[in-house]
Amino acid sequence: MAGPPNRRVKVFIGSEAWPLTPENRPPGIPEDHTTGWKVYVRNLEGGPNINVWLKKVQFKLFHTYTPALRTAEQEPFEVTETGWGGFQVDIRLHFQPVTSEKAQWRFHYLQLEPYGSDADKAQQKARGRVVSESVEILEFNEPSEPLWEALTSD
Ligand code: SLL
Repeated sequence: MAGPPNRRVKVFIGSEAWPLTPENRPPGIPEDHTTGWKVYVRNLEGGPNINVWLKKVQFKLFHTYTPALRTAEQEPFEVTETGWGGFQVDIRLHFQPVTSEKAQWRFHYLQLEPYGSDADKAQQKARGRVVSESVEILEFNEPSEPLWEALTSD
């Protein structure tokens, strides 16, 4: 007999960037860093609780960052840093044992500069925030009954 169907969960993978000013500049960072940023994996509103299925996220940054590999083992699954330029962040999602799923890779381009139409750019500048997000769909194959329950409970 067929088990439960595959179950998909959705997350936001994204980044936020803001200009560094004398007021918000963290002490001790390199002089050429112009921008603060954050890269994250977040639950979509209304989805199952992310902690049910996500165990750990590893973010691989540009190789000049020390260390270049950052790990978040609980919410918020994110890294906050400073820099001067965008680059591709490799993101490895490690799932809870209940999922029996192997880790999966995603990537996110760290967008530091305002982008889009002139109106979009003006709005991002006015807000002092550049946000770039995508919705990623993760599929769990043949979920066990306990996982199925956990993923569909809310
Ligand atoms: C590229 N886009 O792909 C460029 C790389 C790297 C940005 C940009 C500072 C790093 C640090 C920083 O912002 N690097 O201070 O370690 O070649």
